[in-house]
Parts: sequence; structure tokens; C-alpha cells
Amino acid sequence: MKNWITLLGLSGLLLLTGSCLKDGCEDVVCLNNGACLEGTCFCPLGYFGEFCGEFRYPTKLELLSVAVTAVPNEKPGGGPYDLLDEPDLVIQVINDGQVLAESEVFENTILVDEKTLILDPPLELDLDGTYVFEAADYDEGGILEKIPTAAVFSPRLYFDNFGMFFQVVFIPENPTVPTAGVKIELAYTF
Ligand SMILES: [Ca+2]
Repeated sequence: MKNWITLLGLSGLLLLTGSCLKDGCEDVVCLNNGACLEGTCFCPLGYFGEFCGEFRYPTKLELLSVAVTAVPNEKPGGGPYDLLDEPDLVIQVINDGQVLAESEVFENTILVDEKTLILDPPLELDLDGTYVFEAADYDEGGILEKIPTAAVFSPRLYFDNFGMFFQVVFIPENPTVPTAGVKIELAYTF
């Protein structure tokens, strides 16, 4: 059965390739990285209209998850976060100084291991809001020591500059943060 499906997929691909030669796309220009098929433009997320020329912001934007893919080995001033073992990672979503969501404590995190805060239900974001995805080391007594990630997300600014993405990856530019990575997943409603 698996082979049969593969064959079907292959013949479908051949048909598509063949029809592209005379599919009415010669005079069609799809804007904003839209793709033409049989004379019709298929638009990337966020783009609409016959030729993908119209951009729309989502009417609803939801945060599904925040993954920390890496954190620095040392504090910005030098020295480890935990003297005896690995840092205990907590992931926070912060807006206007308020913690909107917080992960469990991932104890003795191996630094290269990806840890994910899943928002269930998803967290609705304000297009004009500014969100900080923070990592922290959890210490005895509930003390959180901030680990710089430089992951600041302003949806409207982001869309204005980069268009729509399903996934946003933050790579800090601050050289005092040797390695830190945060990856978020979003859901859009138009
Ligand atoms: Ca700790």
C-alpha cells in the first residue's frame, strides 16, 4: 500500500510538471513569493488577492509554544548559573513587566537540549503588544535568575519588516550572550 501511494504521488508530480508547460502561467506574475499553478496564484500566508498583492494582518494571533533551544553557559559577568549542576530552566512569556505564562521547572537542563513551554490553551497576543520570551535559572526557594535571551517580539513591527512566518527564531546580537536561541510558534486567523 505504501508503494502504491508513492507511485500515485510520483505520477501526480509528473502530471503537474507536464501541465506547467502550457498552464497559463506565462503571463501571470504572482507577487510576494506567490506560486502560479494553472493560471492561478497561490499566496503565502498573509497575502491575498488575485496576484497576492494585498497584505493583511491577522485578526487574531495566538502563541502556541515557546522553545528555548540554547542558553549561554555562563552569566554575562562570568561564572556558571549553578555551581554544582546544570541550570534549572524556566521559560516565561512577559508583557509590560507581567508574567503571562510560565513553564514548569526543567531541572538540571543540559544546555543544548531544546525545552518547550506549550501554551494550552493558546495565548492570544495583541498585535501592538511587545512580548519578551525570557529564560531563567530556578534556584532553591523559588528565586529566578534571568538568563539573557534577547528574544523580544512585537508582532506588528515584525510583520511589517518580514511578512508572515509560521515560526520566528530569535538569534541574539548581543555579543555578551554567546549562545541563546528562542523559537516560537504562532497561529493566525484572518
Ligand atoms: Ca538552579
